[in-house]
Amino acid sequence: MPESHSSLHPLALAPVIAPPSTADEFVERFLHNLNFDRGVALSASSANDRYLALAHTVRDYLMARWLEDVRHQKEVQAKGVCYLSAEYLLGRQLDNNLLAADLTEVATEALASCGIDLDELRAHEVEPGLGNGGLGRLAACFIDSLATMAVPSIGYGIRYEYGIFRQTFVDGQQVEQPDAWLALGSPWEFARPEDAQTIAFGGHTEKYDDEGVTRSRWVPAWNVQAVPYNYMVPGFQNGRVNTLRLWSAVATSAFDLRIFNSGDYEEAVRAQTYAENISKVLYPEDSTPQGKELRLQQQYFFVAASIHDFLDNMLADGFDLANLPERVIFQLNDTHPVIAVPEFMRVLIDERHLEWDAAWAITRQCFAYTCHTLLPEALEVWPVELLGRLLPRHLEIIYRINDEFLVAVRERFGDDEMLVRNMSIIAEHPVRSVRMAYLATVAGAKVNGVAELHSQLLRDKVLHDFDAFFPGKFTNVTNGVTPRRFLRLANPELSSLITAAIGDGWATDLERLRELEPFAEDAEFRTAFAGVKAVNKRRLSEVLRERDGVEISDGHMLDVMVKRLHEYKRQLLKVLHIVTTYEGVISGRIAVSDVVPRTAIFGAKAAPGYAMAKRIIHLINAVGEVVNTDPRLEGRLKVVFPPNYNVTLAERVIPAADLSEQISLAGKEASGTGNMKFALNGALTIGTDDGANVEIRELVGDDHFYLFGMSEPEVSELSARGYRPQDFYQADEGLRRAIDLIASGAFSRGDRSVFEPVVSNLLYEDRFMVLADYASYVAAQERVDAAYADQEAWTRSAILNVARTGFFSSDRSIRDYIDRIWHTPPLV
Ligand code: NBY
Repeated sequence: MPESHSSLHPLALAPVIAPPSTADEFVERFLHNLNFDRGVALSASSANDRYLALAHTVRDYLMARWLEDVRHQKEVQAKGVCYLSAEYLLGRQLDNNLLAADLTEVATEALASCGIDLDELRAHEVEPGLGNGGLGRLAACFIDSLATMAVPSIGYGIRYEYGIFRQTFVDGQQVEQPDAWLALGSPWEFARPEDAQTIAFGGHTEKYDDEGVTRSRWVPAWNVQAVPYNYMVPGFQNGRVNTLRLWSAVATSAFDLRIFNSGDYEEAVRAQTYAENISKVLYPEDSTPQGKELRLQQQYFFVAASIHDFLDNMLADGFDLANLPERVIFQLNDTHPVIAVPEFMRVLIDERHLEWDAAWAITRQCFAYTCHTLLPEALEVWPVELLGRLLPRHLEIIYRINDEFLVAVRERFGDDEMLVRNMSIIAEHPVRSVRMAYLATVAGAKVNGVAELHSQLLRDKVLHDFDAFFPGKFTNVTNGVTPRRFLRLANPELSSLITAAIGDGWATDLERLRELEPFAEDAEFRTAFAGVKAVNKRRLSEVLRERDGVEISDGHMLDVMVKRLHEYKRQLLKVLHIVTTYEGVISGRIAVSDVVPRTAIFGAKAAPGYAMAKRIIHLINAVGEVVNTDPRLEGRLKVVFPPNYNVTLAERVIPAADLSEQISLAGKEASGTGNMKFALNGALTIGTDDGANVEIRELVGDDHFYLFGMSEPEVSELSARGYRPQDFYQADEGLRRAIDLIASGAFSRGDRSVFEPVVSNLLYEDRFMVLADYASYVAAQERVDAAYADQEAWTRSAILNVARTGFFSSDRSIRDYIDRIWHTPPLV
């Protein structure tokens, strides 16, 4: 920027492009972008051209606010959040950004005047699927809330070239296809190659003399460039736009040059490919981390780039690093970004020359850690051999953190070697490894679980000794979901009905849904509410017909289970219920006229290497094929399993659901967030006392929630006694008949071998106690059937579910993070 503004053209100082006040202005801008950006005339444009031109138009109108917010956040130097997450499951952007900018109406009218249907362009967007499931979607909800609440913040992550795989079914079995989401261009991103960071790997460490002080330094062997791509994160109609910054790996020319000079062209190209692999693909495991070298490279790559980005670009000149805790908190979304801790220490000590104690004092206040699991196999560990090879200096730092920590443990708890071994950041067996959750717990100012029960179990079980050692460090922040995407956008009909009843403002103050409670007693409102559900079901049916060629029958209860496929989530329990109903009818023990018409909808991706999960997908499809075509059922029981469940499909399925299946074994699902989305959209839950189900049930009341199954203490007790699934199989005739029918080959054209592994796993292992909860589940489903018969009462319950679940807004979660962990007030 030139020093004096006085010589500049006045337009150079004006904000870019003010929002349109008329549809004509919007049309003008849209056509401008179509012609000058896409280089086509409207008459010759493809749908993709029109989608991109529209996206650019929306972008243009958000731009002035964005540029201003970025400038302002830097100027005021207020404390802000750096949210570090390896995953952001964003979903489609166009609709969200139209809504945030309050442009939906103008755009609809403007496009219509050009003969263009906005819905058609909406459908054109390929969603950025840069996450696996709940954890990635939570990060997306959180950045939406942060912007809406005007909290100074930036989201950091990885710009995977390929997101979560596209799922197809071949003969009922999952086949994965690459997700080339960038193929037709991504109008929402801004590459900033001039802000690239160089990220180093490998090599060795050495000591050197710095004017009489002995210091360590890292002499890396190779490096890559981290190029940032910025995405707008607009707040909901508040004129705020935050930034999501995702890093992409590019080979460094220096690296190439060395090899080029040696004359090995092919090796140089290979090296380039190797470097660029780092941001190539999202790992599709959603629970059991694979100790793959490339994954550790991804993790270090993005956190190192993010930390340097913050320190280089966000701090005022001459900033005293001792004051960093008043300036920033790095929130670690699970253990995936935890390598940021030793990186931060390395920067402070080796690069900024702070003393160890001073650096550690800062670090301990600048990080906080969120745990998202209870499964022991999901706790990430890195073999020391691998970590030391890739990041030798970081390994030294981790060892020193651990040494000092264990000295403190001994001081406090005495020389209890067993305890010391259990609390060590370094595990010795089966191979010497770094326990990332322990490192995060030791370094974090706070550690939080994601629902009350989960946080309690972390303190009582998973991290029990740490809770004793660090009183006050552990806290809870119950998850939430953004009401903008999951109510306003996904359910426009219900949104209108709510606004008509209680006025607007609820989308940013979701507890106001409480005001709907009296409407549950209003017959006219109930009729309108039921009408909305019917419209949403029809809309879903159209989507499924178009997408997969399947229909949903009128009058069916929609019974929905959508989430990643995992044994602990117990899709198998629901399959057993379906098979029980089917078997009852074909064996004549249930009159078909007594079957309450239901369509069971599944959506689930399995990790490509998770063989049992893939077999369960096959089984669901196989049961569906038989049940859907057996005339004895008279069309009263249907199974629908649309492939490739993603955020876009979720937005259609959830508003149409009557019944929400949240049936994990108690003590295994950290929170769940789908459970919240369903309740907010007026589905009733059938669920165990697990994760956030506990809090949902407390809020909506026992009469409006179908609870079944063992509680967590009962699960622990049964486990301690010795669980024998056979006992349950023998004792329950319905269960026996259902399992025997699967085992008989009835769903595999007589071939008993196909599902034998599923059956024998249930009978001889059943780690997640499906059989133990079966009877209770079937009984709860019978209560559901009976309740559904009384539609007035059902609708009343559904309204109360909406009215009483405003607590689950991600705005409330963010408020809790601010109060309990971040202490970063909104910037007004
Ligand atoms: O995080 C989920 C929990 O299962 C769910 O209960 C909770 O509501 C949600 C948000 O807090 N966890 C989850 O989605 N985890 C992953 O997606 C994930 C992804 C990758 C890896 C592990 C877990 N990994 O190790 O690669």
